[in-house]
Amino acid sequence: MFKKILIANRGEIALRIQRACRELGIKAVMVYSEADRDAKYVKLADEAVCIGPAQSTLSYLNMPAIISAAEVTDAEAIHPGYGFLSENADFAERVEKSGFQFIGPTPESIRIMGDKVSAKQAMIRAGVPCVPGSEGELPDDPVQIRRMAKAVGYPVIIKAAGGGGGRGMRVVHTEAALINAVAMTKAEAGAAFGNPAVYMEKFLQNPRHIEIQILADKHKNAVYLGERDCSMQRRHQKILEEAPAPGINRKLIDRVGERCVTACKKIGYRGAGTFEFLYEDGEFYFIEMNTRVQVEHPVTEMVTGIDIVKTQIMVAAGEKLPFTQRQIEVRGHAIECRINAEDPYKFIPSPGRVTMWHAPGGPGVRVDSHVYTNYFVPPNYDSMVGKIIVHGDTREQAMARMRTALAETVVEGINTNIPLHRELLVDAKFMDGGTNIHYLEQWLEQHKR
Ligand code: MV4
Repeated sequence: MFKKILIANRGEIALRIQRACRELGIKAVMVYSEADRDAKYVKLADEAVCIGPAQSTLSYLNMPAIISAAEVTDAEAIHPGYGFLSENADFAERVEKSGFQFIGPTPESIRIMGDKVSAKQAMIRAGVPCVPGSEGELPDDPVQIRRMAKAVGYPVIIKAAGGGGGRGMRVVHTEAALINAVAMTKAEAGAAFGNPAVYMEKFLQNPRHIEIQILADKHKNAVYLGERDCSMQRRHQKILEEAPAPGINRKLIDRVGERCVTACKKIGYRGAGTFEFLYEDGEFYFIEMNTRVQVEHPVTEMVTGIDIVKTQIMVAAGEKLPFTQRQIEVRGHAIECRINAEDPYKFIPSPGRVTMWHAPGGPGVRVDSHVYTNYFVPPNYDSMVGKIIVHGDTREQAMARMRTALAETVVEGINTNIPLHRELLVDAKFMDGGTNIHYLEQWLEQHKR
């Protein structure tokens, strides 16, 4: 096992990774920007290295600074967390070329999944169900493009191979709009991602966003840890996630999960990963794979009892997965509310001094946050300041526990989205379960103030 790991991230996930290191008896090196200098999780680390000014391009995205920090502290491995450099194949490659273990998949795996066309082709080959569409990059010939769209059926969606997470896509409803939409998406993709390649899919009108968590080691073992329902989102920002997904047939999920595991083995995937699906009319359709630990990983940890971050570290060190698929059970129900420093209805960021922070507690309640009374939320990064996660025997008990947890939580000095979460937890449609990806935006439209 490693003796020392460098954590190349900030905020709640930096603290989460540090906690996993402690449990494994590994020393934790934190890198930090000038804006994060005084944070408690930085002081809590065994060692800390300043890697640059507040601006993330000069600090948390600064590859040479991070690799130098690993060199001067004699760290053996680098955990990238989520966001920042976590899905940058060039970073993973430079980390490994410098003699460190990247805690994540191989640069090659990251590259395949980063290109959504090659990701989809890999999944089709592995038998993972995908959205019907072009099965590859769109050709230049407008006649062929029109023929494809007609076969798929309108509406279609044109997506950039270099996009993902909602960037670089365009819905097309009629043949008249098709060729221009393809040209526009290609031009934008070329400028934004340096890759003008686009592909076509059938546009699903009212899907849910369901994702499957997997873990794989370097010895061709892979397992799936069930699914998460991440449909509650606004502008591609998830705000509440839960596991299991309400009302979806367990046997169907098991079949899809097994396909994901097969795909992992086929491509030599290692580490933690998430297969993102759209779910509509009882069918799963793969859209993208994330090659990192995700914000919402705790809901899976709560229902399976498996520590995903610890396992990431263990498999990066070459250990075998310490469990088999048969030993993995989904027990009860978990919900996560992301706490953002923002106006709850206008979504304007609200950085600044937290004059009072009181976290909830009690049975089945977990809080992942680096915030404390008097912490200053810097204006330079994502507005998420923490997560409240609850577990219960049933979805009803989990919701009741979340209502209590949200009622106990006190955050003063900044605005947060806690009032929005409190309303959602008593919303009849949310309580029924199974709302789709458009629900929150429609709800906000109807509850305008
Ligand atoms: C889609 C889709 C409908 N049909 N693909 C948005 C983010 C990116 N991961 C893929 N996205 C979508 N792809 C087809 N063929 C609808 C979306 C989508 C969406 C997906 C997941 C979660 C929230 C979303 C919000 C708007 C659109």
